[in-house]
Amino acid sequence: MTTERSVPLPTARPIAHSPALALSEEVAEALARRAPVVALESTIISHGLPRPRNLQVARELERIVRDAGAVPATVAVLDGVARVGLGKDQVERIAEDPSLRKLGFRDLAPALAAGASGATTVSGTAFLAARAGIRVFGTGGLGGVHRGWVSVQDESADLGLLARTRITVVCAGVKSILDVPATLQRLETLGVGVLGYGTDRFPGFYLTDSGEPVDWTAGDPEQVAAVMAAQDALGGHDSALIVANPVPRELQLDPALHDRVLADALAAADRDGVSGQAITPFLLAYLTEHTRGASLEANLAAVRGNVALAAEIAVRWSQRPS
Ligand code: PSU
Ligand code: MN
Repeated sequence: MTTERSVPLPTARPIAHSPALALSEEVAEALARRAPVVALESTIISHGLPRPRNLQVARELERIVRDAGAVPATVAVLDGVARVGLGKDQVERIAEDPSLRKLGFRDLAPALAAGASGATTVSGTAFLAARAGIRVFGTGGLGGVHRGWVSVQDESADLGLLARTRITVVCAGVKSILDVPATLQRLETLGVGVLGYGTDRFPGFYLTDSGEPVDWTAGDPEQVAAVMAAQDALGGHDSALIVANPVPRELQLDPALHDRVLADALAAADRDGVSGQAITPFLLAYLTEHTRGASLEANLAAVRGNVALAAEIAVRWSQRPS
């Protein structure tokens, strides 16, 4: 398995000799008949959730999509092939193989050329899903602007990619480990639309409300589909639509516990010098451990709700008149 950090690009296996983007038969067939399809990311499975729970979750998310009458398309790069729609064994590999890399958009080409394997983040997934012709994507939280941006300039590539990709992303906002107001500001600057789903507050991922407002609210999947149709009718610059879907209040993390453990987690990351791609998985694992699993339950409730809503939107979108 090719998992080295710096890999000489092999000349023996030029990309042109293998299909760069492979759709599963089920996904290709669904797209061909304009049936609803929902893209799912794999980083949340491989790097965002503890084993072995992550495999159960990967399967559960696919089931939620199916139960809503849509086809799940989990996205990953396996042995140098970008895959949209995974088989049962491939989903298991995403959950179980600890050597999988984390692939953002910019990592896709080197990973393909090297024959490498990795899980795709929101930016990697949104790019590949849109290339495959998928319009709706359900996930947990977006990457965003990290706290301390002034000194390290750590801003997730998710934001820039969503500024130039026509896809609807259902998420529970961004994790509070990030700088939420700065992330919303960047989305505004980049021209990415944000709809609160049933709320005029931006959700706080583990919390129902981040404390920040949003300018637009959608009340049902029909209204989201109407905004998507208007994006297309306007044409011009392609950008994403973020549907910010709050975790139900009765399933949120206790706000006092949240604030206390988050402060400790940020201090621990600082002390241990964790930065770059490693910071998000580090903070997530810290929160899970120090809330004794409560943050994980809130996280899962948010993801489940988002994937179910994404499926409803995809179903509604597939019914639009052509
Ligand atoms: N938020 C979560 N769980 C995750 C991530 C974000 O609740 O697993 C992952 C997503 O894949 C997201 C990525 O795209 O982290 C952002 O990483 P970075 O900050 O390195 O761009
Ligand atoms: Mn980053």
